[in-house]
Formats: sequence, structure tokens, C-alpha cells
Amino acid sequence: MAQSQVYQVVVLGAGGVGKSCLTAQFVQGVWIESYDPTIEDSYTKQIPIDGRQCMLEILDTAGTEQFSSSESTPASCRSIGPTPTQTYQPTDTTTPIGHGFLLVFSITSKNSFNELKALRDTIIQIKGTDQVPMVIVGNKCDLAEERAVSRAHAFAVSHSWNKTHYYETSARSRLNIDQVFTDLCRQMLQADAEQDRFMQAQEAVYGPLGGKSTSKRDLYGRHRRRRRRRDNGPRCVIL
Ligand SMILES: Nc1nc2c(ncn2[C@@H]2O[C@H](COP(=O)(O)OP(=O)(O)O)[C@@H](O)[C@H]2O)c(=O)[nH]1
Ligand SMILES: [Mg+2]
Repeated sequence: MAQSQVYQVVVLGAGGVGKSCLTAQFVQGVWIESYDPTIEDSYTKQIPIDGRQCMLEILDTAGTEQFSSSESTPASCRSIGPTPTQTYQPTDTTTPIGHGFLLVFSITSKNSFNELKALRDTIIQIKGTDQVPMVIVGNKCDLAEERAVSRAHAFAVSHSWNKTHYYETSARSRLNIDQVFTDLCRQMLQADAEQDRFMQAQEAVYGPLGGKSTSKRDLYGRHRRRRRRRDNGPRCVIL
């Protein structure tokens, strides 16, 4: 079996959507009713994907802003402790280390869904490409009677974001938890393979790419940024 690779996964989303419960279900297979929303923690877990071992380092971020007061707050979120502060935003220090992102909302909160756009925009801006391994997760799907975001709407929006995959999960009943992480892991493997192919093509043309100042990811990032600018830039049509 091939060597284990380490991929960093960042779990993002508003406070109270179930990021910690989801992570605990995946990593430890346990349901924990209540987490301290201010705690940010990371975990490791190895999973087999298509005959390869992938080591995941999962950062469970501390988004502590609960659902806005303008919408009804489900009982499952009211139990959470301290006064809300700010929604977690990816920053230069967390986003570059993330190879893949889970953008989590609660199907019982429209606001938590609406917040994902800004998170996604920030990730794309910092990464310099919209080709980032990512999965949209609608958690708490066991609370069907409190649903505020339809599956069709969440799916349509996710699809319009570069065909980002959408899953509905329940951390409580462990529905689709493994599937979400497996999908993200496959995307990260694919991105890595694409990066290797690009580097091999570069080396075939320019010779071995070494040196301390230019890492493979740096070069690849520049390539992706350049390509994106060209794609979005004004087109010159020769008649
Ligand atoms: N019914 C239900 N409640 C959930 C689910 N996931 C999390 N919760 C509850 O939602 C609250 C917030 O969960 P937590 O993981 O701390 O949210 P975080 O702030 O995003 O990390 C807790 O009271 C959990 O018990 C779920 O899938 N179904
Ligand atoms: Mg949490």
C-alpha cells in the first residue's frame, strides 16, 4: 500500500451548526451533546481511500456566533454557553494550511447557510483559485420539522459554486459523516495528482525545479492564479 499522505481539513461555519459534533462523530464515533463553542481543536485520523492511506489533520474551528436573533433559534442551539462573539473567518494563517474545507451550516438556520458565501469567497481569495477541495454540509437533517433551508435550494447554490458537492448530515444519528470526509479526501488526492502532473510537465520543459525559495505548491499556486486571471481577463478576438 502506498505511503500515508497528510491532508489538512478545516471545518468552517457559524457557531452552533454542529462542527464539533460532526468532527467528534467522524474522529471518535461518539455523540457529544454539548461542546464549548469557544474551543478550537485539531484531530488526526487515518482513512483508507481507494487503496491508499490518507492521514487527515482536522481543524475544528471555533465559530461562536450563534444563529442571529432575527430568526427563531432552535432549542438545540440555545443550550450553548457564552455570549456570542464573532463568526469564525478563515485567515491567512488558517486558510493556506488547509488543503480541504468543510463549509457547514444547519438546515434549521437560513442565516448559517447565507454565511457560507462569505467564507467561500474568502477561501478563494486567499488561495487565489476557485479550484479548492471543498464540500458543503447541511447538518442537523434529523430536525426535519425545523428545516429552514430546502435541500433543493442548498443543492442548487452549491452546484452554482463550481459544482461543489452537497451533503446533508446528522451528527446526532451519524448520517453521511464518513461520506463527507471521504468525498473531501478524494478531492484533495485529485488536486495533489493534478499538481504532480503539472510539476512533471514543468520539469520536462525547464529541468528539475528545486531551490529553497520556490516550493512546488508556490509554483502551482502561481500557475493557478495566472490561469484564472487570463480566463477572467478581457478577451482579444481576432477577426
Ligand atoms: N439535532 C441535532 N443537533 C445537533 C447536531 N449536530 C449538533 N447538534 C447540536 O447543536 C449544538 C451545537 O453543536 P456544536 O457541534 O457545538 O456546534 P459548533 O459550534 O458548530 O461546533 C449542540 O447542542 C449539539 O448537540 C445534529 O446533527 N442534530
Ligand atoms: Mg465547536
